[in-house]
Amino acid sequence: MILSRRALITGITGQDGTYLARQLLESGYEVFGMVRGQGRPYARDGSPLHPDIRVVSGDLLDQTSLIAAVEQASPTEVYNLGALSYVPVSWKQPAVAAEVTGKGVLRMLEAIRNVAGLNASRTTGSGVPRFYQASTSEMFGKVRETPQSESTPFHPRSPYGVAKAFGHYMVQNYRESYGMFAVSGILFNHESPIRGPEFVTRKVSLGVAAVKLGLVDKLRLGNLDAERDWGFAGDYVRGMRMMLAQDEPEDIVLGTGVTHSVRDLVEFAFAHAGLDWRDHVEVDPRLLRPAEVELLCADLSRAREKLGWKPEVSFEELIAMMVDNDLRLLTESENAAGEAVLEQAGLW
Ligand code: GDR
Repeated sequence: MILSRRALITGITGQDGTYLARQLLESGYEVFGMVRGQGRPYARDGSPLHPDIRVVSGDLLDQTSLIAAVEQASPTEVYNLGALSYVPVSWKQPAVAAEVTGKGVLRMLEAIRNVAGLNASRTTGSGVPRFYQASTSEMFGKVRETPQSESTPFHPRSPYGVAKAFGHYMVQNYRESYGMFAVSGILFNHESPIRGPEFVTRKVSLGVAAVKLGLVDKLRLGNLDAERDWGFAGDYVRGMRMMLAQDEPEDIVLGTGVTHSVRDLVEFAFAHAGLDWRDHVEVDPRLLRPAEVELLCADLSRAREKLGWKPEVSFEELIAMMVDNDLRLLTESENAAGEAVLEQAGLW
């Protein structure tokens, strides 16, 4: 008998939710996407959600709604990808970041515990869904060692990073308190052609396309010295699924182990379109962050050993894919749609 596999995903309208839902549907899962509000939502890039995704309503701020969502979906796996994921916003609304990105994790764990009837005397058991939490390299923050592994101490540098660290430790605590199969994937930056336009890779790929097509002349950026470990989102959601398929729950780092500066990113992206970045990039001090994460580089030994996971798409392939996609997007889309995406990236 084949048991039905049912996944409940929060953050279904975001980049990772979109890739993950697609992979799970292809593998025969029933996919439930949790959304706030009413009606059938659109993904953040404006495209409709995959028609096979079943929408359930719920809000990470509201405990009762999460219990109802878990009851309705009756999932075998829960992926908590919902968060306020754009780091700078977390300084403007630190308490909202704590509620959604931090305490939201706790509320989802509580919903699962409540529906499954787990308590101090009844730990673990059948019918309890496996839980994946989207933890992040932002928890390492002010890094004391490089590359960063599962045992590197945390020193988050933004309210976002602090909220994520709270969620991370809660997952560990529910695993130890109730025997839940709950894991956190500590994922380094991961990008794609459907990355939100406010993040630096997409802002740059859109900027390069807009300059190439003569729509704008300048791209204003913040810290060009920051170094990141950038990979392709499709590879990382595959890793999330592998983490839930382990025999024993264990938190694991996913990254590429290769680091580039924002300056490298800009240089490569402009060169890919036959342009010189020095003619088009300006530093705008207003885009500098109150506290910066200077350097991130993943140690992926554990992911290789334990999961047999490695990224398939290189930094160069990723950025070329994003620039080519945005050239197509801005060439083909109606003026208003093109302007809207450039406005979101702060380019228009
Ligand atoms: P990050 O991603 O904060 O690392 O978090 P982002 O792409 O926003 O910034 C990366 C680095 O680029 C520098 N930078 C700029 N960033 C943006 N967004 N816009 C600019 O104009 C700009 N200029 C320079 C930043 O200072 C930073 O150093 C992402 C998010 O997806 C998180 O949710 C996730 O947890 C981590 O990745 C892993």
